[in-house]
Amino acid sequence: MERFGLVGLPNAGKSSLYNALTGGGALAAPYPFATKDPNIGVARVPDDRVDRLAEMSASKNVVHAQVEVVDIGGLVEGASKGEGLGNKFLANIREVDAIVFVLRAFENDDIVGSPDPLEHLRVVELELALADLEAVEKRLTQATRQAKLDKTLGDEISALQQAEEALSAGRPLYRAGLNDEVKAALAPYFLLTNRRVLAVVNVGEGDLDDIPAAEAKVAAEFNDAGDNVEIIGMCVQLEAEAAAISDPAERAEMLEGFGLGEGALFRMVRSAYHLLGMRTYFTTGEKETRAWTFYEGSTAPVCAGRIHTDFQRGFIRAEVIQWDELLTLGSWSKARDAGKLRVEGKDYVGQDGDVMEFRFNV
Ligand SMILES: Nc1nc2c(ncn2[C@@H]2O[C@H](COP(=O)(O)OP(=O)(O)OP(=O)(O)O)[C@@H](O)[C@H]2O)c(=O)[nH]1
Ligand SMILES: [Mg+2]
Repeated sequence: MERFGLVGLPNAGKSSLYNALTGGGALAAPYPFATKDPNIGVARVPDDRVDRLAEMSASKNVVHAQVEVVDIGGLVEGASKGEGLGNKFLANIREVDAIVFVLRAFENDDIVGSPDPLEHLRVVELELALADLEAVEKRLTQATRQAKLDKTLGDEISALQQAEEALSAGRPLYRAGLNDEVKAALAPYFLLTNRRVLAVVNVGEGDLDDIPAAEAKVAAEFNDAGDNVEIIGMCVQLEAEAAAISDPAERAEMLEGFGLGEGALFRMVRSAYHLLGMRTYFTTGEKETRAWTFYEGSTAPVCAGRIHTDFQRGFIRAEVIQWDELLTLGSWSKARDAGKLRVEGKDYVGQDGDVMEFRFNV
C-alpha cells in the first residue's frame, strides 16, 4: 500500500488532517510537538463512484481503495542539526512514498507565529534540503575515493554532484529538474527530497473564499517543481468535523452548507493518487462493489493481477465499460444486452473509472 507522510511545522494541523483522513484518534492540540511518535493509519479513499455503483448493483459489501497515512511529529528550524525531534523525525520521512506538506495559513490565538504558509514552507524545505546535503556529501566523498579503483562509479558520482549543487543552494531535489536516470541513481540513498510532494494549505474556517488565492500563492512558489508537486487548499478543521459525521447525507449537507462541494479530502486523495500515477478501476456485483488501485499505463492483465495473481497469469479477456455509462444503462446485464460492454485483450491499457470483469483460465 502506498504511504503518504504528513510533514510541517508544529501546530500546522497535521494530526487534525490525519484524523480526518483515517478516522483515527491522534492527539491534536494547540502546543508544539503534540505528536512525538508517528501515528500510522489507513485512509479510505473517498470515491463517490464506488457508492453509486454499489447502489446500482445492490451490493452487500462495499470496499473503497486505501492508502496509508503517517502523521509525523512537527519539524522546526535546525531539525537537520538535531533540533526539536530532529533526526528521529527525518527517519520517519524516509519511509514514505510521497510527502504531504501541511502549511498553516489559519490564525489561532493559542498558536504563536505568523500564519504565512510560504514562510513555513521555506523552513521545512531548507531543513529537508540540509539533511539531504549532508547525506549526499558523505556518499560523494566515499564514492570519489572508491572511483580510483572502480571505474563504474562515474554515473553515480555525476548524479551525486548534480544533487549536491542543488542542495547546497538550499533547493530540494524535486525542484532541481533532475532527469529520470539521475533520480534513479539517487534512489538507493532514500533522500528526503528525491520524491514527489503534495502541499496542503490549511486555511481558517473564516477564510474559505480565500482558498483559490492561497493555492495560487503557494503554486507560484513551486513554479520550478514541474509535475513533482500538487497543491490543495482546505480548512482542515471543517473537513475533520465533516469527516466525523457518519451519515453520508448529513455529511454532504454540512459540506454543502459551507460551499465545500464534495469536500477537500476527496480532492486531496485524488491529487495524491495522481501525483504517484495511481488510478482506480471497479468491479461491481450483488456480492461486492470494490475499487482497485493500479498504476497508470497498466495493461488489463496487470490490472486483473491486483485482484489475484491467477487472474493475471491465466488472463483471457476483459469486459470493460466506463462507470458513468454503466450507471446510465442501469446494470451489467443491461449493458451486455445493449452491446455496450467492450471486449478487450491483453494489450488493453486500463483507464481510470473503468468497470471491469475478467475471464481467466489457470
Ligand atoms: N482554527 C483552526 N484551528 C485548527 C485548524 N486546523 C488545526 N487547528 C488547531 O490547531 C492545533 C494544532 O493542530 P494539530 O493537528 O495538533 O497540529 P500538528 O501539526 O499535528 O502539531 P504537532 O503534532 O505539534 O506538530 C489544534 O488545536 C487544532 O485544533 C484550522 O483549520 N482552523
Ligand atoms: Mg501532531
